[in-house]
Amino acid sequence: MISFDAAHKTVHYPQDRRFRIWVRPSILIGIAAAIALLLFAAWIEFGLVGLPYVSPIPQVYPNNFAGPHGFPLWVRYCHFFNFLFVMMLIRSGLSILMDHPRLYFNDDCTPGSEWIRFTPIKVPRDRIWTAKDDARYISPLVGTPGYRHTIGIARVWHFIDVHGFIATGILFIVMLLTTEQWKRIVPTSPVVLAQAWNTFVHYATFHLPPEPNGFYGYNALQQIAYFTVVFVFGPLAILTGIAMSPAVVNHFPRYPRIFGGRQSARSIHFLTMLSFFGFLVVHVALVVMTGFKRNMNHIVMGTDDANPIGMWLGFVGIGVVVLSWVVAHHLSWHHPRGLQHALKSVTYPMQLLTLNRLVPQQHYSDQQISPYFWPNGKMPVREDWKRLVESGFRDFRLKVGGLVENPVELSLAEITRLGHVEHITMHHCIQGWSGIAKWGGIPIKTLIDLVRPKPEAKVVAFFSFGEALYGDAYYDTQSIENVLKAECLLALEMNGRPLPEVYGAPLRLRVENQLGYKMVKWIERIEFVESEKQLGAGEGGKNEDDEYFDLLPNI
Ligand SMILES: Nc1nc2c(c(=O)[nH]1)N[C@H]1C(S)=C(S)[C@@H](COP(=O)(O)O)O[C@H]1N2
Ligand SMILES: [Mo]
Repeated sequence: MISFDAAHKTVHYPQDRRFRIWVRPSILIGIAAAIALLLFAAWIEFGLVGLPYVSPIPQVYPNNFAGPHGFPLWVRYCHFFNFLFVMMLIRSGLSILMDHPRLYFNDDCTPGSEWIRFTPIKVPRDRIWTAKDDARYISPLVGTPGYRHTIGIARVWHFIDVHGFIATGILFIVMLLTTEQWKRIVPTSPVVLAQAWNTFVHYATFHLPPEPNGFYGYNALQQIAYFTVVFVFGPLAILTGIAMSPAVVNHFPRYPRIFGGRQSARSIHFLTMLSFFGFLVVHVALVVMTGFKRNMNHIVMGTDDANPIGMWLGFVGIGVVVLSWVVAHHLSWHHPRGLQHALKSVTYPMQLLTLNRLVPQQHYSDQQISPYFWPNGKMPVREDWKRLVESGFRDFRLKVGGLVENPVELSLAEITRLGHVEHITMHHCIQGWSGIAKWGGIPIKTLIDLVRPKPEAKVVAFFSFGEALYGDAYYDTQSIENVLKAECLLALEMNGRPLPEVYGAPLRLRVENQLGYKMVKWIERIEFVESEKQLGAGEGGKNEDDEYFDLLPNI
């Protein structure tokens, strides 16, 4: 059970729960103008020449009722499961979105450069305002699990469901293409576009076009809509999702550029969700308006009659989907650890085999360094750290020990003498923001060569002077194997200067194939151990222990 002590209450139930949506005016005007233009054109055509002709029978194969008709069992199953998974993806996605309630088309995420935000707050510039401060509240009726900063569990639902969504999608497309059913939704002639426009003119001028019996075929607009949902929205959601993975983006920096960049991919991911939702609303409205009982029999029973049974079973199906939200909510609050482990049992082995093998190789230029870099985490409040700050860390000694042949205590000057490398990299926070910065320091490999871990040491733990969100010291762990990968640094510098206090002075970790929370700031000591299970609650880090984040966040 996630406890509701004072610390959790202030995070999950903040005093300020206002919800506001702000959209950049130029974007609003652009969208409104595009819609107005389409409607205007439809009305002009209607005014000048009247309603265009729309065939009362399926238009694509007007003379061929022998073609694909009816809805085989696999269509009906995929239809239901897709609904189940998409709704859960939307609900958990909204919880994830609210953890950084701003969307951008640039990778710097400078406050004010967003095109849409779901918060009334403008980022204050006169004090530190962290990404965690910026997270917003979302009602648990809307988001899974909802409230504020529940991104760990929201990701569990998102990533469990995405497996179901992809499996359903693959089954559907394979079956579609190996049966006649593809002819229903794949336009085969450009004439369909003209026919779709004619149908649109009907709707836009408040006329219902003649309704083909969907059992035998669709009208052209329907066909294009279904085609787009299956062959555009689905793949786009998956591809833009992958374009947010630090392991992928930092190994193939060109991949997210297909979508206009990493943040643009995140924006498109959101827009795809809106498109799915918009489609759902129109789809359901038309199913209800054009012969509800018969339509429900088509997709639930696979029969073409007006028996009410399909409708009632359909309601049961919708009930099951709603029930899945209630169950998900219950599990989220009462069995969060079980959920975290359930996801881990699937993704951990899979990531070891796939994403975790991608080694960071980014080459950003100085010009690409972000002018603003969101800070995150709680500044240390410990007196010894404050004294170190005052003395410019002159007396700081980094203790490196545990299962090593040669434990050491190093001053900053000694660390500097071990070597110096610089990388300009893109940082990905789990909450959604990114930023490019130049980090200077020593490769962790240099440190490992110095201390010589014993053979039984498999994991290296980084302990911070700073506190975690719900109290106690912040720490995180890495497999030794991972910190030997390229671009993994113990950083002393950011953008050519000693690490500023808020960015982790005197030392922080950089691991570019993972999410930001693995990169401990304000490092006090480093310890080599056999397993992360020996530390804290045993999940591999403070966020993993307290907030149910993943041990291996390559995505
Ligand atoms: N000690 C400590 N380190 C931390 C955190 C923290 O809360 N405490 N937050 C992490 C998270 S969630 C992120 S995204 C990065 C943020 O680094 P930045 O402040 O340089 O942007 O630091 C990570 N390191
Ligand atoms: Mo983060």
